[in-house]
Amino acid sequence: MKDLLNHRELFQLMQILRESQRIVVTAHRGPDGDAVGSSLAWAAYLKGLGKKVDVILPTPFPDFLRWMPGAHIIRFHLNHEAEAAATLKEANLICCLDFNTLSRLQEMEGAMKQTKARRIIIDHHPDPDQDGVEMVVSFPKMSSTCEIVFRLIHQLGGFEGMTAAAATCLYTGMMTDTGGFTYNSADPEIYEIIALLLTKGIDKDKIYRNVFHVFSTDRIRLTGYVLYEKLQFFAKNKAAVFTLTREEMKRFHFIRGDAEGLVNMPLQVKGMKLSISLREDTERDVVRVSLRSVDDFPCNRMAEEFFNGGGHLNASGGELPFPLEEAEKTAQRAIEAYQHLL
Ligand SMILES: [Mn+2]
Repeated sequence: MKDLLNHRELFQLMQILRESQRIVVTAHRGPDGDAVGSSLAWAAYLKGLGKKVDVILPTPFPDFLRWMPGAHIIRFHLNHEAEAAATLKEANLICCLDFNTLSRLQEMEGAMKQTKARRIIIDHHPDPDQDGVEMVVSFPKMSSTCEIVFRLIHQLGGFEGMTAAAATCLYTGMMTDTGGFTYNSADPEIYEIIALLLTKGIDKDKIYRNVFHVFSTDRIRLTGYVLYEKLQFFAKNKAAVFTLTREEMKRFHFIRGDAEGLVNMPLQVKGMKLSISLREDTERDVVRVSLRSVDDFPCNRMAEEFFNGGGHLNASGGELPFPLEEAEKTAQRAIEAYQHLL
């Protein structure tokens, strides 16, 4: 396996870790499998070095990640603001995983800015904001932050000490960020990493079921409802849009995480290149936008230009501060503007 860091970078990271005793590991708001998995595995590695480590995430993770080994150690800034702020203040080092700009912490951004701790970024989103950051470990071509964390631990000599629990977390993030290794996962070394993780005794089939086969009856009916009643096709069936209102979510007893993966389903239509989901937020008056694409269609450019967001080439998100009907029109305008790329 190729080395992730050059000698200078490796030395710099080792020095930062050596000089830090109290470390906070954090990831983006609305944490996904990659955010949770990379945070837990990196925290486990740091604990193995004898550090005092806290994992603090801005908001809770969806229920389908609750089984992840070690997830109980995670604390959330939401509802425990003072405690989280105090822990952040005491830290000498904050490791920011799976996000490229502090604004992705939203409510926690303020507390973060008040700390004097050194900060490093370990991430695979493009164009990290380097402002005030001591070291940036950024590899936008990599499948997941979990892949980067594995490579870091490996290069730092921590593979031998890696537990099955940490290996499970890393596999989970690599799997969820690549849709079960169906996209963004063509680098042969990914499978070398998986081979190494398997030697730790992880149960990859069970991990898959734990993540993907845990629908409630309401959730599978919601899928049917969206596909049958709500899905609209555009641009000669090369783009699809669906909306989800609070009312509809209530009808299907929507719980956090239930929208996960829905936006991928329209891409199963032959020739489909772009899928857009528009969903009313359950707490704030905004429409949450998710975009997925195949091949080289740039979701992230569309998300930046039309949806106040960004992300990866094939998977991006954003949000719109106006009603769903308006958001729908915005999506249609976006599709029209990008018709030449569909
Ligand atoms: Mn990620």
